[in-house]
Amino acid sequence: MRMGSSFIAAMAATALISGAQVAKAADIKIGFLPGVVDPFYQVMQLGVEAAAKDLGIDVVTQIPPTWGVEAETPILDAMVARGDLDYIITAPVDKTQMVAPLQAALDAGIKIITVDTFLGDGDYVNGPVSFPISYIGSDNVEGGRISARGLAKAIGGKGTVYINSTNPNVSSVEGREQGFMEVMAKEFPDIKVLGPDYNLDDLNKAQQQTAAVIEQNPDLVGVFGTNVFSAQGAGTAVVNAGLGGHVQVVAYDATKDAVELMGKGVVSLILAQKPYDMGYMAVQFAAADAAGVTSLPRRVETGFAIIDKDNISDPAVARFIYQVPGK
Ligand code: T6T
Repeated sequence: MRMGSSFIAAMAATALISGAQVAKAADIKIGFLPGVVDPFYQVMQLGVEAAAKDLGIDVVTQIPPTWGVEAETPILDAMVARGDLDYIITAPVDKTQMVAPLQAALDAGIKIITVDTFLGDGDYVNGPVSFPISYIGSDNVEGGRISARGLAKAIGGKGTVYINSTNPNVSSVEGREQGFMEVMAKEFPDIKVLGPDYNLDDLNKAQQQTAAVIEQNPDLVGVFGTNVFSAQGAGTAVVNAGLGGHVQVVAYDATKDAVELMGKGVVSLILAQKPYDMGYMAVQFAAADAAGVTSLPRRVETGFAIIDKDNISDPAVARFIYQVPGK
């Protein structure tokens, strides 16, 4: 595959790489295997495709229809079996169970970059899993802390709140739950936290679980939805119960639905991640690695935009709402 000429010029200008290494980078082919079909990963795919176009690299994308090891592993195995991929950029759907299948990909000669979720404890220098080139994604523990402080503020620092999440052992949502609970325990002694319940990344399940918690806990004043479907399901349950504005929702992920629920006064805070950046940079990292770059950071935190009703119309903030053309 051909590399973009400006990229080659920039790399060559650093005098870090030889002509032979540039030729190697020009030949790479990347597999992109995100976690599931959702607006977050659709935006990430836009970033992957933009970088691939800019650098003249071929990318093969396959997206599991549902979240889980049983859905992601066979797709990964098929990507390995193709025999033509040099790198796989992936969001492992379980921090332990995806280690062996991804190690098998590495053993077959494919280098791994993880985006959004990590393997092991995410410390690829000193941690138990160190074979991926890098983790590029959010600091989800910090995102959970920000969510906790936002929800505490929205409910006046007291009452019962509930966490609706996707699955255990997923680095992203696990970090969010951890950061959220840590702040509530340390900073807000008058807030009681229920959950997490796990919806297996199923919107209907998230809605049903939240409806049941609302029913059983008349003192509920807040919900933390830890991802797209958790927040959307929770928000819908709050609306259906006629409690919009009374039960405050904090939504991780900046979807159009979350924005609509903010307009209705149901969602008080939205945490936008930067999936486009994750995808774009992961492709750049693959190209740089192929070109002989040896000092790529093993962890890159892409940051957040924290959206509330006061800043949502600011274009500098609104640009982080997940926009998928045609959707
Ligand atoms: O929140 C994102 C992602 O960060 C998480 O790992 C899984 O769920 C999403 O894709 C949103 O649905």
